[in-house]
Amino acid sequence: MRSIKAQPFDFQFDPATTALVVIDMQRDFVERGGFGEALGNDVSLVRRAIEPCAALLKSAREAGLLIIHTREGHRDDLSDCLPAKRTRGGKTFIGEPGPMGRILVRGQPGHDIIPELAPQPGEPVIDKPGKGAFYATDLHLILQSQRISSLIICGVTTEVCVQSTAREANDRGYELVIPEDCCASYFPEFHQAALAMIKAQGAIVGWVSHSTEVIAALR
Ligand code: C5J
Repeated sequence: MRSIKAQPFDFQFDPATTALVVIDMQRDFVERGGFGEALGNDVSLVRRAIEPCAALLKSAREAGLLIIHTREGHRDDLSDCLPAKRTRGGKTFIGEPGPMGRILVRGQPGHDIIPELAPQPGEPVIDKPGKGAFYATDLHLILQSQRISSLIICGVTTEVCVQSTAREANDRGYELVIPEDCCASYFPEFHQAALAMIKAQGAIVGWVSHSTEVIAALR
């Protein structure tokens, strides 16, 4: 077993049964002209996670961890986009044309994972229609078939898809740690609050650490 310096206390893991899950590091969320910006957000606030994620990804690959990437998006005909998601505040962005193609639609340029964190051959990419990466996907099946019991979760946004995925993972029995600099939000106060909720009450959902601590434990 290895140990990561984390809060509320050190996180124990075995690299052989640990996966790195990179949530939704897509152009639609971290580049200008995508879904994030259409909703009125400043994408520079989430771009700060790119460099630490790239360093963590490199280290996890070198350590031989299973690497999983997720992408949020929908079928071309939006038949998998529930009305409760599609229309928000009287406006509809999902499926509408934008500078990077139709927003949050699979196969469009905006749906791509950013080049800095591009998946390598053999790394599963999970296409998810919801916020949590377990909802309506085969993520749990893939993790179970690889005997994975611990997750390192990073990506965007902290309080939406990262937090939803962490809660889903915890309910399914996974131990998880989130390196705080490897996730980000358009609302820095939500980032802080989400991480505080996750690690509260003796790690009620999971642990919070930093990329430098995770990388040190992977060496
Ligand atoms: C959002 C996500 N924020 N990946 N998606 O709608 O966090």
